[in-house]
Amino acid sequence: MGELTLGVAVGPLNDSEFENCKKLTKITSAATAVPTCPSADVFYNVNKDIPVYVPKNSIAAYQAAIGWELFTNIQKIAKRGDIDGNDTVDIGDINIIINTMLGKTGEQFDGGDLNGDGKIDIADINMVINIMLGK
Ligand SMILES: [Ca+2]
Ligand SMILES: [Ca+2]
Repeated sequence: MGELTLGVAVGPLNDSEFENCKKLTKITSAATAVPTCPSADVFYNVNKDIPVYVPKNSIAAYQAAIGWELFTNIQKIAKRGDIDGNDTVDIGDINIIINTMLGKTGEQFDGGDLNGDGKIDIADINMVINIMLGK
């Protein structure tokens, strides 16, 4: 619903693949090789200000690719559990969850609710710990 997720291996996109998908609010592409677009029409009528999440090392490639270049908000895919976005999952991420639980941060961190139950709590901390332990 409003989100488009492309897998790691995506072939070339059709000319009108996402044309008029006006309700898209987010695009995530796990493909390190940019899915090629025959023209910018692939995303015709798609809001170009929505966040587009792509693999960190491919950001520049997406920003230069036909079609994708139109998007103004291309970002790296957040690593699961990496709430502060420093590329490692560690105690710093847990601290952010704790601070959020204690109401110390005004900001809600998207990645903080790891189990997606709408609450930031001890269950999310457990998940970060499991990620740290490689479970
Ligand atoms: Ca981190
Ligand atoms: Ca949660």
